[in-house]
Amino acid sequence: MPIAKTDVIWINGSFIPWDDAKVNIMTHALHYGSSWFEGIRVYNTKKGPAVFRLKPHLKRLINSAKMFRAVSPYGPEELEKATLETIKRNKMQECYIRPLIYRGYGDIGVNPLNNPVDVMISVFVWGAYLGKDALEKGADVCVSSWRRAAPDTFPTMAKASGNYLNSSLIKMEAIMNGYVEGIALDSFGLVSEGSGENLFLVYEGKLYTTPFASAILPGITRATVVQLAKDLGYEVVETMIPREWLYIADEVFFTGTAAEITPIRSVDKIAVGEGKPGPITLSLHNAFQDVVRNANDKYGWLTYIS
Ligand code: PPE
Repeated sequence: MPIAKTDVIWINGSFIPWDDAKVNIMTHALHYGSSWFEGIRVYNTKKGPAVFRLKPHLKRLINSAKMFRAVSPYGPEELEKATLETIKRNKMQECYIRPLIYRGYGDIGVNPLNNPVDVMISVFVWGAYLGKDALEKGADVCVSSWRRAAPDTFPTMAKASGNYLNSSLIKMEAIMNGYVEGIALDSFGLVSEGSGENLFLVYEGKLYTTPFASAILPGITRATVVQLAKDLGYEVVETMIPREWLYIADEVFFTGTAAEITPIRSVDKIAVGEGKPGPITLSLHNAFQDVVRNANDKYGWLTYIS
């Protein structure tokens, strides 16, 4: 389904009608993948529309670009203001925000240093990332034959567009084989993450998730779930995860802005636990919903639109 248009997109400080928001075909990012993005959600909470964890998302955006020597011409405060204004101008109650920093039109060739650093912010509606069924009943996933990048190849801590060619390979392979998502191993053969989500497992009452060094994107939902789990009294351990642990775990779930907390009910056709969302996954889901729906936000995670 094509993306449903909204009214305007913020580009380098101006609001441009959706249909006019274009770049030159020689834009550096289009040829070399030299761009960095974010995915942020706006929830229509009981107290009105609010952005979830806006500051850490914008910080990660600026840092993703920094790893590639691209300096955002707009600082975190300016991007925050622009984001809120873009939501307002498009009259969104609930949406997904997609900011992008990109090497623009100018020079050609792999050296990006002489190309401008451009910035855009768009908003649109995005539903359940892995489908409504997966969100409610659990996703059927596989371990991918494609691995995450080795640590000395691509910086996986950056949400760099180029990294998503790897994600696309993982995702397409999974879909072609009848799964909704694939889990990638890192270059050492240990579990990394999904094509667009971080991963947790529950084993004998404790939670486990893979560390930054396992080639993951440092997810903001991951950090959120770690906090919520601790507040619910669960122990959370960041550790390397061998593949076979997925098969014998009591519960496995994905976290991500788009995926939120999506239970996994099978891995490589082996049922996870009882083959349905487990109790700890559900309690974390409820704690998350309590913040984003009921606006029970003792953490200061919500930025209200007005
Ligand atoms: N790992 C990857 C590779 C990833 O892309 C995401 C977000 C995460 C982990 C979770 O990060 P966070 O959103 O901060 O909890 N993936 C984005 C969607 C990618 C896509 O456009 O498709 C997202 O969830 O917005």
